[in-house]
Amino acid sequence: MEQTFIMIKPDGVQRGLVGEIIGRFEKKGFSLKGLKLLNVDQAFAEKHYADLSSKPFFNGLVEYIVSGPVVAMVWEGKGVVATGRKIIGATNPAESAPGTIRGDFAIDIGRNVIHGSDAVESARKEIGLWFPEGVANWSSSLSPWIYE
Ligand code: 3AN
Repeated sequence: MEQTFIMIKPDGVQRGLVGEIIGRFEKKGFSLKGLKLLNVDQAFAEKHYADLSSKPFFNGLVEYIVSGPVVAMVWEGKGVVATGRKIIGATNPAESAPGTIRGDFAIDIGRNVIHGSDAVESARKEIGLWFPEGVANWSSSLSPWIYE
């Protein structure tokens, strides 16, 4: 079953949006497989955002991610990478639709509350980086009510 990496960024944690965000993924029917609250250091943040290292906003982005604890999660379900991105909304909150997490809770692109893997392959890499210890092994008994 497909998995994605979701991170609630420091602004989402500080603003008390953790429960709201987890609730949206849970109510959709996805399964929580990994969850931790942690502070990351600069080297780790730079590794996570390595693909963006040439961008002008890279230093500010790293500074923001290390500025407070983040919630790292692994969610599982059919199409969870693409659907997770829809639940999150467009990168720039000015363009993210109401009803999405960024559309409902963010204004600035540099404080956009949440990260979600953009492809199955990047999800695999990010889960390996953030959860080297592995994730929980369980399957929801609700599956027959969620999948036909
Ligand atoms: P997404 O998080 O939607 O996949 P990416 O991968 O293009 O978007 O960007 C990663 C993160 O970099 C974004 N979540 C956002 O916090 C930050 N970011 C992207 N573009 C900008 C920008 N123009 N100015 C400031 N921060 C940006």
